[in-house]
Amino acid sequence: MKNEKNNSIGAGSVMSTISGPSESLPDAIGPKASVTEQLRKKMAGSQQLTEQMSNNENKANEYGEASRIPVAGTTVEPESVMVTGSTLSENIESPKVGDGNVKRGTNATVESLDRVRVDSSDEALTTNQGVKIADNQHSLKIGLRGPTALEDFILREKITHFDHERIAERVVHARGSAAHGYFESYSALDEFTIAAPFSEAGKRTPVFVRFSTVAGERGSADTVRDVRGFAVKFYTDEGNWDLVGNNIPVFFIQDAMKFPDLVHAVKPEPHHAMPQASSAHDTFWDFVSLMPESTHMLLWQMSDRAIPRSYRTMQGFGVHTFRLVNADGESVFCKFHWTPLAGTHSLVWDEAAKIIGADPDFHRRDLWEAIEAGAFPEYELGLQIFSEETAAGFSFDILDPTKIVPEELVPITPVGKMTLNRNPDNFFAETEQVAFCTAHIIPGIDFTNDPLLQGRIHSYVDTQISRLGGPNFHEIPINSPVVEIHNNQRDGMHRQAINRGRVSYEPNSLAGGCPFQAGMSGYKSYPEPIAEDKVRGNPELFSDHYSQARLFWQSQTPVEQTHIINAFRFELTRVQMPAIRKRVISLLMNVDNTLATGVATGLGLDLPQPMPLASNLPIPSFPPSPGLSLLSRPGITGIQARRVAILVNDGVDEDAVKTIYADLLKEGAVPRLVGSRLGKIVTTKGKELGVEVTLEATPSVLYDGVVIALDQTSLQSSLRDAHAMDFVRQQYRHCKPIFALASGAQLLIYAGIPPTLPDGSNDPAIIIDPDSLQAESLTRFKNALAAHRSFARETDPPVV
Ligand code: HDE
Repeated sequence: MKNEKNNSIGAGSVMSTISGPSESLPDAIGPKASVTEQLRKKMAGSQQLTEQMSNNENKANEYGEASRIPVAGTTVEPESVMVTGSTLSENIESPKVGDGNVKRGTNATVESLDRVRVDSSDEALTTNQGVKIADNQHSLKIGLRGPTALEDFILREKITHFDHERIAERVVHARGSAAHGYFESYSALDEFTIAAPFSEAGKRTPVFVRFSTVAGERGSADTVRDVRGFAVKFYTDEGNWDLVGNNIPVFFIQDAMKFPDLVHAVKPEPHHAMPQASSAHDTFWDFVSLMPESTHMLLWQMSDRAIPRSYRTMQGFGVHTFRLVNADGESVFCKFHWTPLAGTHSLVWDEAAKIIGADPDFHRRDLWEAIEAGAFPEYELGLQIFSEETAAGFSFDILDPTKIVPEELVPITPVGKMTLNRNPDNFFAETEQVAFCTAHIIPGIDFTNDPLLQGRIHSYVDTQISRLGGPNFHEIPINSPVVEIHNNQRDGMHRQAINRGRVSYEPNSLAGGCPFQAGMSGYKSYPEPIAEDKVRGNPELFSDHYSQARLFWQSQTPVEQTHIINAFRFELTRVQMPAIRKRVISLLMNVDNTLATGVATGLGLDLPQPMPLASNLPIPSFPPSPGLSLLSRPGITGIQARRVAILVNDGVDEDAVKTIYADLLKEGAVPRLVGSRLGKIVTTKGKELGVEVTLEATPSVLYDGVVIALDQTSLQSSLRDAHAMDFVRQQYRHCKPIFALASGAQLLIYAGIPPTLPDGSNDPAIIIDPDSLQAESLTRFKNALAAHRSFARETDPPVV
């Protein structure tokens, strides 16, 4: 009796949230008090946890030399999961809270996207509160002709949600398209890095990739002349790694401090908000011509790289020099290169400009259609790996993002392949809400001191906070990793995780020390020794602004050089201030005389004095690097996903058309029967063939090649359709393959298309079968299609 009384002393403390017993907890509370007994056990468990940590054992390791090696946090096992819970009532069940059973060490916000996909088959419409909607046609009115009632909560919910459907667009790279896929490593790279995607041969890491233009707004056209973003989110088993790159390996500026200036200069001018998605205006050229470090990038931007044929046919680059770090903490420098297996192919400017009108979604559609049709875009990842000693011997600074490391100095080693095999379910939820951040890196990869990269590490996280509405953007399903997230960050707008327990700090004893500091198994920054003054300035080698622009120029084929000159001519013609034009030419004088002369002639200007150099350092020179030519990577996937128009009308050779159609399809190309009007045409055999699409809906610029299967008897009528004439003329002007069957060749004559090249030789991309279809002609057509274009026929200005 006496004992029982003593044992329950302190029970009141167990049942109160203020203060506790002065010494020990009661041994028991009483046989009938099962809930309070649980409470006692929970408290006893906490007491036991806290007792086991009489001090913070790691404290001494946090100072001096010892602190260089982070140690794992100390943890203690609780007696039961209940001890570290928020509440004793957590396993009171309901359909909403669940059964409360704790899955130890899991965070349910990070499972696959399946957990948040929605399918509404067989489901009735509901409000966001789950109330079924009886009538989705009418608002609630006072009488059939009366005013709408303010109480119509269904109408108000629907309209209110609609009113807030838009979020801020990205300040740059607003226009983009994305796809899911995976990266597969060729071999283990453990000699250089512990980064998870490269840990073993054949390892697959899921990725989400977003391609974009830079300057245009979210609804702007795809084929403008611009740099393209190439951002890859790797969902690795060591956390998310974002490689946020571009399709051009250098950048305009050297220091993050200048980024807002650059973007303000290229975006539409602030007074009248023109031009949209174009650099061809005064403020851009004013700025860059006062920033000679942009010269190298300008040459790339004026090359055909800035008007890719497809996201599937452009390279991607990490731009900055990064670090790889291995298990021994040794580091090498690294540059990242993505190369498309479909080859690097571009549009020509006249075509790109026309596509803006014909199909502003050209790249988005191309990516979507290719993936839906199973022609999965593939890109090989290559690394340039080099040591600090090698870098010290270069004539340029590897921290300067306006410089490449030529392949001739450090070869590119292929390390894996990325395949994009799944389109997003929902553009907004995935493509729009994905948040790429250069700060998202994983063990084995580290930053360098490139001053542009250093600024980016801040910018990307920061911009998501306003774009995605708060600090919890990592919980949006497309952004969450595939591994656990555990930390003591709490609250904030739109928080989804429901954290158990009372502990949201570290160190702690009340949660047994969890989540604990990972120590050496966690991310550890490479301990690069630095002993310097605190200054604002640039290293001396950053002052060479032209040697690599010259390298790029000299590595281009003649046709590419002509395109660069013409692009400068076009952009500068649209500039209003003659002084700005002159300034750009004076920049180009430091690159190459032919280039400067070509641009000046196109603008009717005399050559100005070269722009003064920024330093007296000797100017490095590089041998030409053929890999910098777009034409050096024709690709290995043949005619896959190439679009071919087969022009048809009444009287077509049915057998020929069907053979060509089937053959192209078999090799992964996309043939379409194109006519003046939708409906049926009658073939030579008197049978009917359905026209798939009209010349009006899909003009020439949307196709990679054309087969003219028009019949002589009805050719006259098709000639009355100027669309047909425009079609073949533009195919010709844009250097695309043309295959004329039998009397279809007549159309070429009417359109004034010469069968020979300007030098008098045969145009290999004009194939004419005067009689019936020859297998060998079809092969020649497919070869020309795979080669993409016949630039040998190009003249400036165009003759057709
Ligand atoms: Fe970006 N950049 N950037 N950038 N960037 C953004 O982040 C920024 C730079 C790149 O598909 C923004 O989420 C600064 C270089 C891509 O969502 C913003 C600097 C390279 C994307 C931002 C740079 C890039 C962005 C805008 C100079 C190639 C689109 C919205 C210090 C290596 C990612 C956003 C996507 C997007 C800042 C320079 C690539 C504002 C401050 C160099 C591909 O944070």
